[in-house]
Amino acid sequence: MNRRGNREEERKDAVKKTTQFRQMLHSDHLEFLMEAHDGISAKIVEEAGFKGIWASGLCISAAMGVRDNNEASWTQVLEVVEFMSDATSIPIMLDADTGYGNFNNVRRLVRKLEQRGVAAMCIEDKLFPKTNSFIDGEQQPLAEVEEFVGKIKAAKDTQQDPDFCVVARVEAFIAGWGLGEALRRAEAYYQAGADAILIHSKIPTADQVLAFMREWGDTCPVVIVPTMYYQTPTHVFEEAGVSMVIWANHLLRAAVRAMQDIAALIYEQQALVEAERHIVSVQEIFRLQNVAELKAAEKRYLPVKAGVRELSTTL
Ligand code: SPV
Ligand code: MG
Repeated sequence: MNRRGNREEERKDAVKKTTQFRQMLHSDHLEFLMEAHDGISAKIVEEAGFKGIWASGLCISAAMGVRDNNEASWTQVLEVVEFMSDATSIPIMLDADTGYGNFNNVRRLVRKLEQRGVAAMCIEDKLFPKTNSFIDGEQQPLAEVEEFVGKIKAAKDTQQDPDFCVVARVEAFIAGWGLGEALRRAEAYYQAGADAILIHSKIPTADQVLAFMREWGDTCPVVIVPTMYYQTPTHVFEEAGVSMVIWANHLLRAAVRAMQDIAALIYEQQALVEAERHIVSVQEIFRLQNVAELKAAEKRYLPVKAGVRELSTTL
């Protein structure tokens, strides 16, 4: 690693992940979270230069081969996010769906996330079990405002680290409501202690989100997910005063395309020669796993056994 890289590492080590995330929310320019769904994708996000990670419910469940309907239990999700946290030094915001139950489940979740070094969670005002926002959104009932406010308060009262962030996700537009309902909910969630509002939209333009921003101003930081309005230039979000953009599912979608292509190629050719040109080397996997660290540790901690050749990887 070069000297600049070393300084970056030291800075990240010095500042808690929760504080890094809070600083991103309040920075004077647009910040970005990139989706990851397991340890290796989280590491790839960090190496690409991103300052934070979105632990996507859609992508974590898809990677498990199940639907985004709370089919994976909350402890299974927790286990994945723990691997992601261990593999990285940048903050993670967990997409915690509806909080996996009522206020009491949210309290327990916050305790477990803090223990695992997760910097923030986002909870959405729908009902358990949730359905992905892009599937029949208008059929999806929203939570009662008072009930969701209780969850936010419970989360804020539970957190031990003052920099742990709770982002409240407003699904009013998704469920077919208008700007008035979106603002009413956002205001109630902000008053309850939410550190930021995620305003979600599924239309192919940024119109709903921009209308929200015009009314909301700088009341508190706003997070958006432009999956469906991806054609909007990013500077439009910055000019509207958005704090954070989530690129919500693009590593999983890229991985699925790559896996489909390579599986088909190898199936067809019954040989590896052509496929090898399109995939990373086994050495690259070893590097991402940090095999070098284990080899160094073995030298330090394992007794030298006479007659045993050292296991060799060319790293
Ligand atoms: C996710 O990534 O799981 C999200 C974002 O919640 S969305 O799929 O747009 O609902
Ligand atoms: Mg989700």
